[in-house]
Amino acid sequence: MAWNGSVPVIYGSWPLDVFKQYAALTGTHELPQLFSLAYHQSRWNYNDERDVTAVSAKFDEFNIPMDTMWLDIEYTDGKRYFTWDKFKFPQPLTMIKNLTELGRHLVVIIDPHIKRDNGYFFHQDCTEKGYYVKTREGNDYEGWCWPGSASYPDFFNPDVRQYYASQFDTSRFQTVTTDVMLWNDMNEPSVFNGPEITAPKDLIHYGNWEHRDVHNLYGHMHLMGTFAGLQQRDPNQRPFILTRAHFAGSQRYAAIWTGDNLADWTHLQHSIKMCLTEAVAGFSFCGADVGGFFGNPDSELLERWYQTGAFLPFFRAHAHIDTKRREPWLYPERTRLVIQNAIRKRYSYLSLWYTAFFELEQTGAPVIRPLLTHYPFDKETFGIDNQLLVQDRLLVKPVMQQGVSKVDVYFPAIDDKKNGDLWYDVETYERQDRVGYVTVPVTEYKIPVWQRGGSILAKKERQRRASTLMLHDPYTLIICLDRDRKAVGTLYLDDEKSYAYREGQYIYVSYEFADNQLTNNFIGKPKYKSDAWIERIVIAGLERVPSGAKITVNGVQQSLEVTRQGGAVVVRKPAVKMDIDFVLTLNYE
Ligand code: MIG
Repeated sequence: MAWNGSVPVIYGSWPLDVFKQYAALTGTHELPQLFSLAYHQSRWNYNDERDVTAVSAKFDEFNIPMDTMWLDIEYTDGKRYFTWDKFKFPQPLTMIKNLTELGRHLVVIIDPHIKRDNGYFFHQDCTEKGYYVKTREGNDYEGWCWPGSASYPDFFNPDVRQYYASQFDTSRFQTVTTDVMLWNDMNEPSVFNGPEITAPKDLIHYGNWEHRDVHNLYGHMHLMGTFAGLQQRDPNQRPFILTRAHFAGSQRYAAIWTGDNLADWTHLQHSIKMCLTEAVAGFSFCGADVGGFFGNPDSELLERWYQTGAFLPFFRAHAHIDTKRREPWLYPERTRLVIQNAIRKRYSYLSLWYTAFFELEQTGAPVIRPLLTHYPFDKETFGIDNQLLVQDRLLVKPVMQQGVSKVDVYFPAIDDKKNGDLWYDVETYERQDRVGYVTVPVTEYKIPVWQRGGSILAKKERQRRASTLMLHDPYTLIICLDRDRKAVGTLYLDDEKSYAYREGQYIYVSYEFADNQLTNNFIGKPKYKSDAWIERIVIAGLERVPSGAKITVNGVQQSLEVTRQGGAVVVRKPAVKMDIDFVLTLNYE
């Protein structure tokens, strides 16, 4: 069937409607495990078990949160996937168990190029069963890639996908646990000696399709196999997969990164542009190699890259095998502290990212958004690709230029009369009420981020080594008021790992502040049992500082202390559990 030249157009009265309709067509991410939204530490390669354990320990020594260590292709026995190099990794299960005990995860790479080695089970099986992509003459196609001579499983064949998926079962892949997650690279597919470094167009796939017709779907079919494999391996754990190749709809299976970037300032700037483009095209779970893949970032570039990565959905440092080691403690102390600060900020906002991903799965609304999403009456926003919104709650303008002590930030208009929202600096709560470009000073620690007046979000402010240890930690609600001194916002929480949320095991709550009163409304019955509670409520934008507050829970009233913090007030220790109805009122006496 040939394309008749028509182009489908999606209508909607508002940009968000269009994005949601596109998501309705192509699907959304599943809610990811929370740890996958935290910080990932990767490089090509962590050399051996000792290296992995030592890097993990250094993060603890320097009090830098880190959730996931990554292993690139060198962990394998000669690039034979589903095997380990027995010299460098003699006891992978012990190494993995040690990470798990620290609350950390491991991700390993599995690529689709299969080593043509008669002693390799995967190659034997694919050869015997006829599972490889064929040449037009009907032979198994042989290309050249990391393992040397390689062939490529035909993932378009459901039997091939099922064969591949079954390899992830820990009864077969015995050297990993069900907590080890996956990275799929080179799945364009990448063929070193192929035309345009990929597969020849005349190869034949399952169903007699020529490669030229299905090339862009090869990575997608690979992901379907990996996803099925992880779900079959542990049906009650949400898979995490990172992929390089993707197609419309691949967001149902994986996160993506922007591929091999360079350690230079223009590539840092590209990370936001590329991820915003992906986000409006259905792919919110996107990030770029922090630090740049090729080359060696200097201190300042690395610092600014961490600060930018901390406000993109997928947050992973990664580096080419020929680059200098660049773990944060290998840089001067100041750099290490700036990086620590950026990662800690990320961790403090994990509940917002998690809520945003839940809402993405529910509604299709992208997690990060270009300004035009919510400010379509302001034409200036159409060209802005160096700022982003996290949902409609945060406005982020990371410093992405060398040697600057100030940045110009655009505060958009909500209508064609140059009215704007109020914005609050998330560190000082200083209020910004202008529309247009505003020059703001920055220090080396500063990540310019504002919370929108009219929004409420939840943070977790206790520092831990990994996000998995924060599950029961208390929340801080941050309420930023609009000009009518009102605000609303949601919070979603669950076990952060399993599919129990599909059976309603979650707490989803909407907070509303109006007339000096905060109330909560549960969306659905709160079924998940959480030990977490609200430890603090920060309110920015009040006209006067209240003398105190009272909270009413189950008809019982209690007085609370109110203090000042920068431009905001803090209600201390409401101490109410997450699944309990309450009313909190500010007093002015
Ligand atoms: O030819 O696995 O984009 O992240 O470190 C390079 C080695 C193959 C490309 C990926 C990169 C990864 C590297 N891979």
